[in-house]
Amino acid sequence: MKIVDAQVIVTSPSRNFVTLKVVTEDGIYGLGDATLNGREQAVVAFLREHCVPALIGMDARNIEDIWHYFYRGVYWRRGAVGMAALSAIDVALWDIKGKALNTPVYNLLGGKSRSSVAVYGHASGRDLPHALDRVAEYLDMGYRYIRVQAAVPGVKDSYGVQKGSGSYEPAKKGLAPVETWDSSRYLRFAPQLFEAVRAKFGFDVHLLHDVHHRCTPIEAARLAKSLEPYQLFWMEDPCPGELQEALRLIRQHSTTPIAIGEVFNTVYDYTTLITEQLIDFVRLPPAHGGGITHAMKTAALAGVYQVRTGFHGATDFSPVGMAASLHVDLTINNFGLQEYMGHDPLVSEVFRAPYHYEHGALHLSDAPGLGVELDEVAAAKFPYDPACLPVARLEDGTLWNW
Ligand code: KDG
Ligand code: MG
Repeated sequence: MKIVDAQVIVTSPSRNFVTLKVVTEDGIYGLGDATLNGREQAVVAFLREHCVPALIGMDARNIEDIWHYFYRGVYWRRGAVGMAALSAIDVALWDIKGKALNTPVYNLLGGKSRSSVAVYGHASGRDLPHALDRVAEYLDMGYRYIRVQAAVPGVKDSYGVQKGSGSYEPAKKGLAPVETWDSSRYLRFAPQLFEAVRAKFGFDVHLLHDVHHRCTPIEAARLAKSLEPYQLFWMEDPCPGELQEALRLIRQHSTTPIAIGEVFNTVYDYTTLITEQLIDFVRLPPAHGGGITHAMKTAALAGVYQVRTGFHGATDFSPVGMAASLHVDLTINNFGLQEYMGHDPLVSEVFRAPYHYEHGALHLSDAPGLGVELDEVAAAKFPYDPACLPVARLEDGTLWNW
């Protein structure tokens, strides 16, 4: 089953998406999501210049070997750009295999372990009372897992809080906007926020919170300890994760469960974290973590150490990337939870997603392959629209983690 063509399609129905379409000699094609928020064109160039020429002529059936060709065979391995490209290649090949065998990808990964995929939504408030209103809205929509964020009093730009109307998208047009941050105000406010949420809604709903890499390890340990009474389902990205040993400090001080790794690239970013059981959930999804092939391996290592998955599912991922996550989520035993933000309605003019939300879960169709369809004519109506993620500075100007 020779690969005869591969195209990189960039479209921006409300935000940018990069899709790889791989075509085989018998006319079967597969889709992979290569979107890397704010760095889209780097992945496009890497795919077009370096991957597509090598891909043409390969046998699409040999997913494992092709994966290693583009990982082990590449001297400059790993990194966000390279792994987003490899992820797209891998997911497109799984899509092809499923279509060729006329079965959904989850059947090829071991079959269903559950009938639907539990998801969490984002309740983000302009202030604390607004956050409480947002939690009530999510409960009304049937969500049983809710991420809660709110603007921190006295901090100009808190993470995850929508400015103005419309859906939350952190990337902005032009060069990176500069946001201002203050960890000490945040550390005082976060327990007050969760105290208020538990006082109003009780303990039946699962609550999550994203620290978004803002704390130092000892600050994160303090925060995890101060949030313990509110029994979070997880506290996410408490501090930057590149120093895996830093997570030991948090564990020494608190039993608040930790989720980490939406900015990781491979299982190697997780080895200390998983084998020392310093975390509870891996966030790296197939679309950024080497595709379905590598996500299954990361999940397998995590499973051995009783760590579960909680894949990143921001709007950064197209329905192709989301579908790849859902096929894995449905299959693996150590699934934990899936993030789901939902796309702007314009996105459905370009991508037909194979999943729908109902009763706190995403339900995936049994269409062959991934099940996603891409309307290339519609995609061409939404040209690339450059946008960049912000950078964060402290009040004195010191550059901080965004
Ligand atoms: O592109 C950046 C977003 O993916 C990120 O800010 C979202 O942290 C995020 C999350 O948990 O969804
Ligand atoms: Mg996050």
